Parts: sequence; structure tokens; C-alpha cells
Amino acid sequence: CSGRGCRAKIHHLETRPCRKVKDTLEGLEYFVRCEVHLSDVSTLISSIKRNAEDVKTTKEVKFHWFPKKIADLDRCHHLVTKFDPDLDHDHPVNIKLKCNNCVHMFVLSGHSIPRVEYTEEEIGTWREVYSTLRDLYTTHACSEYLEAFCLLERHCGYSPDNIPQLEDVSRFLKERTGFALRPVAGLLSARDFLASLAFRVFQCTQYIRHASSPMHSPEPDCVHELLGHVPMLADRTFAQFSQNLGLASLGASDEDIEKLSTLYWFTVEYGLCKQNGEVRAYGAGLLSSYGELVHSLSDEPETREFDPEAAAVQPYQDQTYQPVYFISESFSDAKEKFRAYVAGIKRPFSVRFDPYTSSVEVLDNP
Ligand code: HBI
Ligand code: FE
Repeated sequence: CSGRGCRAKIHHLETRPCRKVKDTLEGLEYFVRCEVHLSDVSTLISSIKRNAEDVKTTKEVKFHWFPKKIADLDRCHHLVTKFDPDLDHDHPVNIKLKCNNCVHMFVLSGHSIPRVEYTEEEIGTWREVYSTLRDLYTTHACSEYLEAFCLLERHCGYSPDNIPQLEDVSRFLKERTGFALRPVAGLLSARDFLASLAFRVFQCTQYIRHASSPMHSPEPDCVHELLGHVPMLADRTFAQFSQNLGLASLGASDEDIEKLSTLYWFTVEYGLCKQNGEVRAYGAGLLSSYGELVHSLSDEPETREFDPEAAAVQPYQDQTYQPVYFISESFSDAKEKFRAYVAGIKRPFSVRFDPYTSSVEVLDNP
């Protein structure tokens, strides 16, 4: 049914000679099995009916399972891990694989996050990154980040000599914006990771990068989470933006998850914003990487005004610095633009977050 904007993916198409046409073998009988968006089913059927007689249909509704309440997040821990046998066996990436089975998830009420005793070597790595980055923040980080960072130093044990504990940081965030941290063993699938944001839960790694490369980590580690993500999650508007990204992802198609994840990349990870006539960083990937933070605010990369449609399909770099960054006018502006973008995503239902029960209500679209 082209022209009406609906698309069907054909899984099976079979034609047979048709016996019914006046007992002769004229014409064909078509058997089609196809996948079509629920909201397009009636358009599709009526358009087939205009071209064929005797249309019979059967329907099977299919969409991805998604968590409806916070405890369901226990089922959202699919790790994306690449075992690298060339890495030394004590490298965090390899250690983490060994612990996959023991990092059981925490239902948020009741359980506390285990405290980790970091070694001197690990604290040394933290110290090196922390001191280098902290000097840059005053000139490169956005004001929301700076404000939260100051509070974290005062109340949560952020200092060059101490790796803050997730439990303390989580308590702080809960008070500020309702965000809770939850320990996770490594890189999660985009679907699982985004789903947790819908419940204001941020899945956080607890291990630290290898001492041999303090300025770089191929995967998220606690330096990235604590210095990159945490301060921004203490801002109300940014927290709402993050939750909205999560809510938009629930039950979305694989294609939409890919787009939302790319949008996440160009905002939450690598976003820049305007502030008092200057450009500042708010993305966690920038605020946890000295080299890219400097690069992002230099004359080298291309910068564009934030546009969710464009950011959702922009090719990105996960091996080196981004060639393109998107600049938001403000978090409220980014949030509004994102709202308009989400309204264009097709889903056979809509979701509403109930803050009293921290659960998601699913409403059928009329
Ligand atoms: N998993 N643990 C963890 N931490 C992240 O920051 C993270 C993730 N999985 C996917 C992801 N980030 C994003 O790149 C998007 O795909 C959502
Ligand atoms: Fe991240």
C-alpha cells in the first residue's frame, strides 16, 4: 500500500493455480505471510481487498517484551561481550566475564550495592584520570555538570584519592532526581540499557580500566560512569530527557532501537550545548576522556545544531574521535525536540510512567 506510508515485510509468498474460478484453472491464489506494523494492518487489508476477491487474514501480534515494573529489570541484563584472549587474564574485560554469573541484579528496595575495596594500583589509575580531567572541567564542562561535581566532591567522596562507591552516589542521585544506580557486569545490549532509563535506573559498571592505559578504556568502566554520567544525572531536565529516551525504547522495533541508541550516542555520550555564548560539553564520553574533550571544543570537528532526526541516523565513530558533534540550545530545548521526534515513532501502544509505583502503564492506541 505505497503512498499511504505503510510498509510490509514479506516473509513468504506462494502462488497456486486457483480452482475456484468457475471450476477452471484460471487465475491464481496467493498465500502471503508478512510482517506489518499493527497500525497499518487495516490499511493493508483494505488495499488488498480492492485488488483481490475473497481475502482471508489471520493475525499474530508481535512486539519485543519489555519491563513494566522496576523489578522486571532483573531480566534486562544481556551483556554484549567480546572475549579477547590476547588480553592479560587480569584485564578488567576478562575478569568481568568471569563474574557475569555472580553479578545478580538488585531489586532496588532493600538491597544495597556491594562496596568494592579498590587496590592501590586502581586508586592510582583513578587519581591520574581524575586530576587531569578536573583541571579541564571549569573551561569545558557545562554549568549543570560543574554544579553537581562540586556537590559530589562535598558529599559523595569524589576526590583524587578515593573511588566513590556506587551505593553512596546512588543515594545522592535518588535525592536529586530520583535516578538510582544499579551495578552491571559490562556493556549491555542497547535495548536493555535504554529500558532501564525508563525507570530512572542507570546501569553502572563497578570495575576500573587497566592500569596500563589510564586515559583510555574500550568499554564503560567506573571512571566513565562516575565522571561522565553521574554529574549530569543530577540535573532535573537532563534526567527527564534520559528517562524519555528510555520510555521511547520500550517495545520499539530493532530499527527504532538502533536510531534511539544513535541519538543517545550524540546526546548523552557526545553532546555539546550552548551556554552564555560559549559551547560546553555535557556528553559522558567527552567528560570522561581528556583527549576527546579537548578535541570536541577545538576548531577541528564539524558541529551542527541538534536535530533528533539527523542525529538518529548520523554515522558515528567508536574507535576514534567523532568527526561531528551536535550542539543543543539547552536541555529543555533538546527535550522538546526529542518529544516531537518520539511522536513520529510508530508503536502499537503508548506508555505512561507512573512515578508512584515506578511502573509503566501500557495503553492501547485507539
Ligand atoms: N551498557 N553497561 C553499559 N553502559 C553503557 O553506557 C551502555 C551500555 N549499553 C549500550 C549503551 N551504553 C549505549 O551505547 C547505547 O547503545 C544505548
Ligand atoms: Fe556511557
